[in-house]
Amino acid sequence: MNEHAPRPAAATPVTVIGLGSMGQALAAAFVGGGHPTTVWNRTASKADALVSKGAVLAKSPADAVEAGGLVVVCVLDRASAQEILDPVTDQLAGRSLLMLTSLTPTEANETSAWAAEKNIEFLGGAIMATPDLIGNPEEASLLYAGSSSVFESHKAALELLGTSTYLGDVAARASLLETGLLASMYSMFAGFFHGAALVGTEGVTAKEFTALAVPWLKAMTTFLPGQAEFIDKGDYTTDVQSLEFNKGGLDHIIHISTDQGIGTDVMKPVAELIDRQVEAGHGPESLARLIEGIKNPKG
Ligand code: FVH
Repeated sequence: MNEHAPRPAAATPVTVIGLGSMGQALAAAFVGGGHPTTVWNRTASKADALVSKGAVLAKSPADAVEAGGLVVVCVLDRASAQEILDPVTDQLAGRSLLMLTSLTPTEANETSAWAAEKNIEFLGGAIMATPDLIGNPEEASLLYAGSSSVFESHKAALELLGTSTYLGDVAARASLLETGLLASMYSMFAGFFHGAALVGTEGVTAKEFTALAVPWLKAMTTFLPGQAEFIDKGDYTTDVQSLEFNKGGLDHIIHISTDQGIGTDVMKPVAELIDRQVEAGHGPESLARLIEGIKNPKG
């Protein structure tokens, strides 16, 4: 061995507080990545499998915090996180705290302000994955916002969990972006369910429908960057597929759905958003103008 070769930096000790299904997956990824890993959970028995893999079970949250260069908290909600952290602020001072408990944007900013007051370096996070996907960068994506120095110093450890994206120093952003992504997902699923119900009226199975829906939806996502351009410019001028054109499309879907005897609960709100913009004189503009109706809901 070349004695002058640079030695690999020792892996940072990591603490994981909260060993529900997600916390266990996070801790297992750190252990697997060679980080000395200390864990704490209210119900200590949930640490058994991790301890057998090399994690150390701390006796108390205070001991757990003192063992970690990076302290990760992944418990039920903000109240339970705060219940654990409030008594250990002295131990947390000067350390890096990564909050992977789901918080609202307001809660994330409040927690960030609380941490700043206590001299704790705070990074908020949002996990776009289920526990079984943690450790798989192709499938698991984690969003971070807050202290850039916590993100940069612990980037290698964070990459063990999944693909990391840093969104800037406003802590609220991670949960805000997470919520935006989830909103997009639910609307897409609801549209797919409507389509499956519609084709099902003539005996087409959901499986047959899916074979067509997947490439169709994939192709449609290629239009999102163009829609984003309209939105960011705030200029919806277009000479293709205006709101008037799309109004015809939505009316058609609602008419056929009713004819086929299925509900229109999913499609009606989209049609109503279009109608409002057309009635306000924006018919020749792009479909992206719907965002204005979402931003300014009717009273
Ligand atoms: N699981 C998932 O797919 C999602 C993915 C997106 C992000 N979420 C968020 O992750 C947080 C933890 O979720 P989880 O799935 O691990 O949740 P559980 O398996 O239910 O475990 C809950 C843990 O919280 C501990 N806990 C609850 N209340 C308290 C309290 N008052 N004091 C101390 N600990 C508390 C609980 O402890 P125990 O019941 O085992 O003693 C678990 O460790 C969550 O914010 C998701 O929204 C996961």
